[in-house]
Amino acid sequence: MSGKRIIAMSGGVGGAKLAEGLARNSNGTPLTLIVNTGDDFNHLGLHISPDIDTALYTLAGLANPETGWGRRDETWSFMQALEQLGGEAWFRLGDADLAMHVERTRRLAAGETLCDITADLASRLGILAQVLAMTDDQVRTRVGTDIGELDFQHYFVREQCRPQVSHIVFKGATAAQPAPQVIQALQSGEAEAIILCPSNPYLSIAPILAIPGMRELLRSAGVPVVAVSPLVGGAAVKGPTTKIMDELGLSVSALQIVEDYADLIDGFVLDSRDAHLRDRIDLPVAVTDTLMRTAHDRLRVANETLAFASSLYS
Ligand code: FO1
Repeated sequence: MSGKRIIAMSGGVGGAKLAEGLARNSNGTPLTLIVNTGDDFNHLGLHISPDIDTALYTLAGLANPETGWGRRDETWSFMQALEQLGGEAWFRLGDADLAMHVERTRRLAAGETLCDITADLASRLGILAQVLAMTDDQVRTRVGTDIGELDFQHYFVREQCRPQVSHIVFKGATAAQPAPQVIQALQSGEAEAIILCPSNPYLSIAPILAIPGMRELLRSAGVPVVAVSPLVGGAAVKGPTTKIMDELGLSVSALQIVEDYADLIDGFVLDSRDAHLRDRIDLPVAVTDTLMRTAHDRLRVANETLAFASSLYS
């Protein structure tokens, strides 16, 4: 392919894993990663951007290997002291991770954009990929549940995804614009493929696509758009994807995800444990083991996804 850049969209832990493999792709093609910021929230007076931080830490090799979020080799003195003082300790902030939130909050207050801050932090962490916030505007995922409409982190962490979900809204999305750097990347003509990483389509990719103009930007890039299934054997590798699909009345299957991505994607990467669904998908499908347990898995799935995308060039 003649392109000079891979563009990917991601949110959460699963997506970040593939992004890390894409960043190391064997063709050496540079990566631009567009990250969900709908999970952001203000907590303890800090602006926290979990999906950006999961992407940064994962790309920098700093992520906690057990949880996928936060940093490896963390210490927890701040949390212990906060708890002693009666502060809110349900959202675990390690001492080194805390520096990220303090510095991001300071720079936002100084008037910098989320995208500019993220780009600078990425380079300070030695990350070569371009990491972009989906927007510099405020978009907040709120989850309608049987105990009321909750901020995302309250649903996901404080309530541990237990409430029954009735609807999901992306507050502020209609008034938001794609970040200028996102528009530039998608209109640059440099892209050779666009990859929707195996993130939760309804919680992590949907907020990005909900921004007016984002779908058109993907389509007008004129390159194959490939989604990688977040389901393995009809189940989520991590997180509430299938629980939410069930509670939203969706069929809990990769077929539903293909349908929901329908007019946006040119191909779908299906996990080998779901290979029996292949003939019911009227799109080009690549079947492979999408489980990414090791760094080699991440690279393998990334290379296979890119090879599949390049096979879709008309
Ligand atoms: N997830 C949890 O389940 N429990 C936590 O205490 C927690 C803290 C946390 C701190 C920083 C950060 O960047 C992410 C954190 N996450 C935590 C994960 C986060 O809630 C999710 O990764 C995303 O918002 C959804 O993908």
